[in-house]
Amino acid sequence: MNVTLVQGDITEQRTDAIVNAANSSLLGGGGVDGAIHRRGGPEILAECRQLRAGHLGGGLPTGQAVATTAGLLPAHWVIHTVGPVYSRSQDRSELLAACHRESLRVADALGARTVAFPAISTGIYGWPLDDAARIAVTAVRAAGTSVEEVRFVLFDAAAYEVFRGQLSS
Ligand code: AR6
Repeated sequence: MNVTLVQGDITEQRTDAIVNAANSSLLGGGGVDGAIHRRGGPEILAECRQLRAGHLGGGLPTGQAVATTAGLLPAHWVIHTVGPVYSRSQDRSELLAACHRESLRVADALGARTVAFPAISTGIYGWPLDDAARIAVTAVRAAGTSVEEVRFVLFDAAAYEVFRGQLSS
């Protein structure tokens, strides 16, 4: 598997799937989640509501992943995952790694070959970028997956540099 990096907006990626840094409600929010629903249109939220009305009645647990249409976005699917909120007193790294692993498992089930990830948990959820980059890169490298390209899409130059440092280590 190739791990690649771009600086940019995840909603513009022409990958088979893009990953959403969602919350358990699956009903939208700010950051990446807000951008995906805004640009992808109401079809995504409609599928999320169906999931909540069905087997995800209690919401999507942290560390798990589920797919919907990508609506009007160039990707075919959005894989929604819920990152952990950063905690100084508790090590939640395994949950952040699980987001990456589970998203790739869902991608495999869909037959997706290219998947774009944002820097999950590093915005509203407060995870320090360098630590999140280390966990994310380690988790995707260790995943047994048929996905051929994992592309990390970093919003700004600083985040891009941090991920670049991790990839070359
Ligand atoms: N494309 C790529 N990266 C982006 C984009 C974009 N369009 N927009 C922001 N980022 P966040 P979290 C970067 O807050 O920390 C939502 O309300 C951003 O700079 O989107 O996992 C959800 O509903 C940061 O580095 O996700 C949840 O409640 C990274 O993406 C909560 O936020 C992740 O920031 C999830 O928080």
